[in-house]
Amino acid sequence: MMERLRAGDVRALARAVSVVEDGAAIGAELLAACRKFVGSALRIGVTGPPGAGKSTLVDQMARWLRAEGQSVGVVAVDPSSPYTGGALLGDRIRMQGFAGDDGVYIRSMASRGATGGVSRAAADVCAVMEAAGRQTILIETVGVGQDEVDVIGLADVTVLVLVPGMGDEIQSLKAGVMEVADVFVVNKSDRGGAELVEQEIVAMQGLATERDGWVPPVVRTVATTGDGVRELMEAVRRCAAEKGGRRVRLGDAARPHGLRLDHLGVAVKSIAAARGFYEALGLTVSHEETVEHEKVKTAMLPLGESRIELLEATEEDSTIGRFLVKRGEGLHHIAVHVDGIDAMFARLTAKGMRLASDAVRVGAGGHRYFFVHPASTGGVLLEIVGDAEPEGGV
Ligand SMILES: Nc1nc2c(ncn2[C@@H]2O[C@H](COP(=O)(O)OP(=O)(O)O)[C@@H](O)[C@H]2O)c(=O)[nH]1
Ligand SMILES: [Mg+2]
Repeated sequence: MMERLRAGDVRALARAVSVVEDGAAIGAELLAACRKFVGSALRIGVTGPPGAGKSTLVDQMARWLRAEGQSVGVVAVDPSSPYTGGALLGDRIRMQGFAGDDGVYIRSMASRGATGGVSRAAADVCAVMEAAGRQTILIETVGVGQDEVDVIGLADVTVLVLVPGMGDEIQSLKAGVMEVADVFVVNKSDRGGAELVEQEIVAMQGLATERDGWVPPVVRTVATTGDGVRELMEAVRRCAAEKGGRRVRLGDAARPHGLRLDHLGVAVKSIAAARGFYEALGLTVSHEETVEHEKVKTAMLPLGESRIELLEATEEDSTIGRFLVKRGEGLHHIAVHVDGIDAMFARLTAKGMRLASDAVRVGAGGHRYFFVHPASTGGVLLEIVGDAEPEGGV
């Protein structure tokens, strides 16, 4: 099924969504495979009060994306949503637009009663759609209950749809909905009063704190005709680009030189005895290896993006053997990954740090490493790990 899903087979997509929603073991397995593709699509959340024109707008956005040649997924978390699985909206002429077009796949779900919560169910459907290669996912949700507000969290960019004459209603929207809007839409702007809502939004923005430099723009639309949809899509993409760029910049700041925790090395008397706890915790040994020249047996337990490495001495006269005699079982070293390990070796040497290796060495799997002495790190042996040596040498 995964193969057919990846190939973009729309019947496999419909089947996969049903299997995942069923919640059986096979569904969980499929979902786990699908989750690897999360992040490949742009997810646009469309929220607002009932009757604001969200479904009509989503229909137009899907149409616009289709004209661009994109494949689209629609998740409608709204029981009153007029989507009916492939064809939508009352107007028969427009319905024909999607009927028979596999490029728009629509899934409606009730806004209550899903096991594990509505946002969880919506998240699962989004994951399957992404695995199926949908390039943009439109998520329609009513911004009223907490469940629905949670659904907004699934979107990369959130569009809040308001209409003229809302005045007091804007105030009564679920607290938090105004704050999550990345783009405001004043829909039904063919009616009078669009300026007034726009003024209210701008006034409210004046009170809100600016979020990371992005000031949510206000776009006027007439969803029934498609007026303003291009401006809306452009605003959404600007926001996505801005947010994406910010994520990268934040990532860079948090990870100079690609630094991340690679693993924690724990010295134990017996891996067989020690692994029980970690397995009870829910971790799994992914790899066991004996490194002859280090006289050590290792077991790796993946944990998030890093790992716990259990270390058992094969001989007492070894690094781990001596550590166990002197200190007993416990944390032996922290390993930090770095991009550009030679530059880091030179840098730490130049700064007068005490290194416990005289050069960058090549270890298991071709990975390059060196150790920093506890005297320089606050008492813990620190391993610096680089990437495997590129084939054919540096
Ligand atoms: N006049 C006008 N009516 C609209 C517009 N957008 C939607 N509608 C109508 O408003 C009603 C509710 O639309 P719908 O998309 O179902 O709203 P939702 O509940 O937010 O999904 C429908 O009768 C639409 O035809 C618009 O821009 N102008
Ligand atoms: Mg709707």
